[in-house]
Amino acid sequence: MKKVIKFLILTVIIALSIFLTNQIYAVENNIKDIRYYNHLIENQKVVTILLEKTTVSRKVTKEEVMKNDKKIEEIKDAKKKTLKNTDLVKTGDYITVKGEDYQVVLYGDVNKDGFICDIEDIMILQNNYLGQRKVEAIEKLAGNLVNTDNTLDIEDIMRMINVYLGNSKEEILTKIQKGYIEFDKQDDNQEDNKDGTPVSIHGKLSVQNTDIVDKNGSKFQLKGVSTHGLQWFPQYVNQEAFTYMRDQWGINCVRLAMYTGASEGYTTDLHKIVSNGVEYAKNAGMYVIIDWHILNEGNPNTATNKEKAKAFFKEMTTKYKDYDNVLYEICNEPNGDVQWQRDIKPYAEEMIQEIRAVDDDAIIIVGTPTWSQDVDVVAGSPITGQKNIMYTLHFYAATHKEYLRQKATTALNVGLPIFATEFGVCDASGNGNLDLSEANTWIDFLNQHNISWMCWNLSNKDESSSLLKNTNKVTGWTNDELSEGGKWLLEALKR
Ligand code: IDC
Repeated sequence: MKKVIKFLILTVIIALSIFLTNQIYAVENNIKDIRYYNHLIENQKVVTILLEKTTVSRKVTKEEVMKNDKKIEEIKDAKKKTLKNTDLVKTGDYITVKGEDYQVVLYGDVNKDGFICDIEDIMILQNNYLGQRKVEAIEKLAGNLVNTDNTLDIEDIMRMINVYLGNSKEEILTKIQKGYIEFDKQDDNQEDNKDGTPVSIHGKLSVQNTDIVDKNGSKFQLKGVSTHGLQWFPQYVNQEAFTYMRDQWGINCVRLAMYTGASEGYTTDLHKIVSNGVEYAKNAGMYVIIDWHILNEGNPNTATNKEKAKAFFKEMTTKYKDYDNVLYEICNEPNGDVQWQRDIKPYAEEMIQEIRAVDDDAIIIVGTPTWSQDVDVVAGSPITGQKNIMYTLHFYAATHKEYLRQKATTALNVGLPIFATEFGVCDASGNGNLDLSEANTWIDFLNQHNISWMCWNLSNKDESSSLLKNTNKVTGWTNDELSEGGKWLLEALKR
């Protein structure tokens, strides 16, 4: 009897799957891959993919699609295929994300022929723009290369022309097939790498007693912003933004926060975004912190996490051992059942060894217990026999006040070098009310002790720790486009 039931179930499953594979005409994918793909392309300033929700329902029959899209032949091959980052996606392809169907629109592919930013695209864009013809929504999206504001403007045309001149059709296509377009150093190098940038003046940094010192041995303080999770807000990692913040806000450092949990969308594909960020910082003569942003994991030794961290830092140090502007933060915020002596210190020692095997002098910043607050505990047993090691102190002004400054003072008094690689002016949730007066007290304290600081976070997420508000712009923000915290930061940078 059991056998009969098994047989019946199996038959139903097989029948269903045959039925479904014939019926469903959509490409499976997963949102993280797409985000990543999206980012890489966008970051290289060529094209980006916009997932435009279509009216096509989840179960799309071949006939339906044929009616809706004359390009049916082209997407036939995509049937039953699971797209990866490295696969070619064309304008007009359907993908299924979390059970919903979307149609891919490649930015730059205005005439939807699969070639991006070629002369036809430029001509159409130019004609539309000059002629002021009312452009179709899809043309707007496909043409919008610069500021994701859904308008076609002269900047979009210029960007497209530059891309076209810099790359042949075939080159662009091959690179996209590969999944990315190689970072072109020449592209962004020019202007920004001139004299007078923070790195050209201060060079390689090191740690002396509790201070960061520059190449001349003078005390130096890094001040800047932390990105939000790169997996969610990759768009702010772009050359214009970095240079803009350097010139208009006066920051000298950006922290690249890459969450490391699988549930937070970590994949090794994100490393490319980090690498782009390092190059943008280098071009702008700014310092950059590569942040292994553990949070959910709590304990950095978590089985797979440590191995992932090792591979990550090996890759990064191999690339950047000769760069003067890179600092490594090896575990954002240990938390939960984690102790310094038992867990974090051994992790740090192992990771330091890994990094030092390749890079013998970059500054390495080590997380501390209780979401990087217990610097006083660490001060009782710091890592020995190593140079250029610092320890993390994180605070959120509406939550952490004088008692936490006391911990810092205790640690400083015994010579522990501290770096506030993350702080917020709101509460520890990253949201809630701001406490600007407490934040000012903190900044004065940090400045007085030459402690470097980085403000959380460069994004427009709807939470009070975000520095941007009511804008999708990814650089060149006006004062009105800053949140209350963003406006405060600009003042704090002058203190
Ligand atoms: C917060 C973000 C929030 C996100 C959350 C979980 O602001 O948008 O949903 O993480 O990923 C930290 C962490 C930092 C937190 C921040 C605010 O390092 O990742 O960001 N915070 O909660 N430590 C103390 C506060």
